[in-house]
Amino acid sequence: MGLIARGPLPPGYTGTRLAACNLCEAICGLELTLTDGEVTGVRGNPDDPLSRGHVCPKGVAIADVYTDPDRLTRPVRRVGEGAEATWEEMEWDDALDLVADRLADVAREHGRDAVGLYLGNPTAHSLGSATHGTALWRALRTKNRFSASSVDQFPHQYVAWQMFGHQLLIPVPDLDRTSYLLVVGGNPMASNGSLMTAPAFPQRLRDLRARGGRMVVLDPRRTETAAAADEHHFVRPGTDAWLLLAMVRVLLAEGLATPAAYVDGVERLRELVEPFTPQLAERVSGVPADVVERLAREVATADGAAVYGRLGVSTQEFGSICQWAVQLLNILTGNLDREGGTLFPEPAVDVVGRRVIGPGHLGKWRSRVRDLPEFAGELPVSVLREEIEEAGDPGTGRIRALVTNAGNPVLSTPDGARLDEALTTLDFMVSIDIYVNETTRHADVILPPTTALERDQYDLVFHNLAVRNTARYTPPVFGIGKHQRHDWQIYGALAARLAERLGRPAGRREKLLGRLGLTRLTASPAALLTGLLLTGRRTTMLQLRAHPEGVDLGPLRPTLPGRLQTPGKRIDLVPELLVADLDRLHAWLAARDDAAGSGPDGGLLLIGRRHQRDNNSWMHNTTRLTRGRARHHLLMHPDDLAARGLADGSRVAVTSRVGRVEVEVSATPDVMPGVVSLPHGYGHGRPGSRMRHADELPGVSINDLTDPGPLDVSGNAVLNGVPVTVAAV
Ligand SMILES: Nc1nc2c(c(=O)[nH]1)N[C@H]1C(S)=C(S)[C@@H](COP(=O)(O)OP(=O)(O)OC[C@H]3O[C@@H](n4cnc5c(=O)[nH]c(N)nc54)[C@H](O)[C@@H]3O)O[C@H]1N2
Ligand SMILES: Nc1nc2c(c(=O)[nH]1)N[C@H]1C(S)=C(S)[C@@H](COP(=O)(O)OP(=O)(O)OC[C@H]3O[C@@H](n4cnc5c(=O)[nH]c(N)nc54)[C@H](O)[C@@H]3O)O[C@H]1N2
Ligand code: SF4
Ligand SMILES: [Mo]
Repeated sequence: MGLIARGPLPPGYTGTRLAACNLCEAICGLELTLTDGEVTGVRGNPDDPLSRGHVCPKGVAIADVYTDPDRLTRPVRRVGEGAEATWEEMEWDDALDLVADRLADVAREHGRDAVGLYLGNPTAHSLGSATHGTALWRALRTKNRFSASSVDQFPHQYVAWQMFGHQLLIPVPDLDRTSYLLVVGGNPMASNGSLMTAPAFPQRLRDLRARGGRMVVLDPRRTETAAAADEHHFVRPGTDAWLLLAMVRVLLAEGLATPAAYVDGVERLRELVEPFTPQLAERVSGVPADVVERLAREVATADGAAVYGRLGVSTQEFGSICQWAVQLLNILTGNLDREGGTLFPEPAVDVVGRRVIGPGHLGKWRSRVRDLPEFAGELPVSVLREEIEEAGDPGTGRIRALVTNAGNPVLSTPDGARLDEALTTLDFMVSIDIYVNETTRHADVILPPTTALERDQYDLVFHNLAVRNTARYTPPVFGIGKHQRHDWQIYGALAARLAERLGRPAGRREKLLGRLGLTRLTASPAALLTGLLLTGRRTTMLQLRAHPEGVDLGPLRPTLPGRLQTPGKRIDLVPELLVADLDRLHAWLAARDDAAGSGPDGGLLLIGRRHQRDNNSWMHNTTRLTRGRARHHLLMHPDDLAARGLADGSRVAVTSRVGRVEVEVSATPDVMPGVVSLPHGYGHGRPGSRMRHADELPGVSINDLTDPGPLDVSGNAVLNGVPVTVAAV
């Protein structure tokens, strides 16, 4: 559409301008209408080769963050505590010096690991974080590194590392050509896809149906996606491993397995899945045995099928076994690396092949209190609270200072209420964030970066996971004030100051910069991207600048075995780390069957949910997204309400091992009997958090109920299938 855009708009501009939405993984292209410099319209850009005009209500609200008077644009220092706290503005140099001094003090006195680091979800949605974040993470050189990955996709990374040789070599459904999509524990109609960048999922689904394809959904809730599917089955939370492994068994028993020549381990797998009969799957998961058998046959015989498992099957006790079984189904049926099956995207910047990100490792160090292994350089965020509060062995220290970047772990990680208390015991905390929220209200200093419309964007992460190969670079829409800093400038400035105080580590990024001939720490994200694009040879910065709508690099293609990162470029169906976890799975069932004998306790299983108009915990400060019908209720099946004598709409107490909340309950046949559901990202308005609308928003935090105790083998948290009781208040 000829909107060549190189830099920010002049003040007072009237006209249109392209932008990129970075709120979720769908990375939609936007077209903004500006009147006298103000955004007066947002629509999906029809010329974007990936998102094709899609936009959702969150994207429409993107400028509300830019104009939000509650958003921070200058560093602030907290004076006082809790509800009495006030925030004093600071100059950047003073703030950065103060932060570096305090972090260096803690590191010198108590060791490097006494400084913890938590990286939240928007870290993955910023070009500046991708290019410059590692400089800061490495300057801290702490083993106590955590992120939202361990309340999200660790099982995918663990399985990709074990089977394909790299944690980010994750196949995605070939959505635009598949004729059969089996969705297990995902709700792409609301989320727009995850580890499957699929903007305009509703339209892509309509296209799938129009070409005669089918979608089947397995989920304990009849979600928006389930409602749009050809077929939906309730599955008891946390039991998918039994169902998926039974499907694998059906394939092998019925001679439906046709794996590629580079696949090993079929016979061993046959032995391992022998106990997982469809009848047992029915008993454990509630999905009828004949359905389990039929679904396996359908995946095997469809003309291009994709099994896709997402958050609901990752954030459970056997998340990695589930994701392993998902890959087994795709591989055994010959659907991996096949058009219409699942394929590895070929992004313009191949972060896997070029080893911009390492392949993954396990157990290079362990957590202090619970002795849990790191995975991919991170400890499970479920141990963050104990690592702050508990003494542990003499000679090893607890976390005394914390850095958070783009996260809200008080609302987003298990037993958030106790983490909330633990944060008050820190010697020092700094948050890189744009809001004083439930987590950052505990910070001593907040360093606010610029946001989406003020910075350039290229999705180094999500082009790697997209259902079509495209590339898009978007220049900033608005210029920034002298008092503002981009995230990459904050990371660079802090890393340099820490290096001065603590000595400089030679990091991967420095080496990469050296290789590209760019050695200055201040090289901008765009400069680095220019170099990275040259190495990929699929497009250039010049071409991307001439086409801010995005450049189409074509549909996904088969690339195996060439792109496998495993020894000998082979796929092992039975990696020892996953095989070993089967013992835990068998033990789980034995324990459950024993407990069943001890009589009914009225127990229910709690699951989460996402709404189209929520974005994790943080887009709750815009009326555009929070007005309208309340959506914070506990969803419960009418039979379960009746069994407890509870009235629809009444306030109930929900109690788990770790906590208790009170919330309104809504009766709905859309949740499976025995299951209740709360959305995550609610529970605002704690003393001292500063978001106007959020303070007024009802609802409780589901993570005041979730338990940091049980974990998946990858270290991922268990956020679904949490045992709770519900009673009248
Ligand atoms: N029970 C339950 N818990 C869950 C989930 C669930 O399904 N159920 N989902 C989990 C998942 S998948 C995720 S990803 C996590 C998310 O959990 P987190 O990543 O911990 O939290 P977010 O709510 O995404 O908070 C993002 C923060 O980043 C800030 N921010 C926004 N843009 C920027 C920016 O450009 N730079 C910086 N520095 N800060 C910015 C916002 O103000 C906000 O404070 O929650 C997890 N928690
Ligand atoms: N609108 C919106 N979109 C988002 C986000 C958002 O907050 N709002 N967040 C983004 C992020 S960070 C992520 S990670 C993605 C997540 O993307 P999705 O995985 O698509 O999102 P969820 O809605 O969490 O879907 C999880 C589904 O699993 C189901 N489930 C729960 N327990 C089980 C179980 O034991 N077995 C099975 N089979 N299903 C189960 C739930 O009912 C739910 O429907 O969404 C992204 N997109
Ligand atoms: S689907 Fe995601 S990327 Fe697209 S407009 Fe909505 S929030 Fe933005
Ligand atoms: Mo996520």
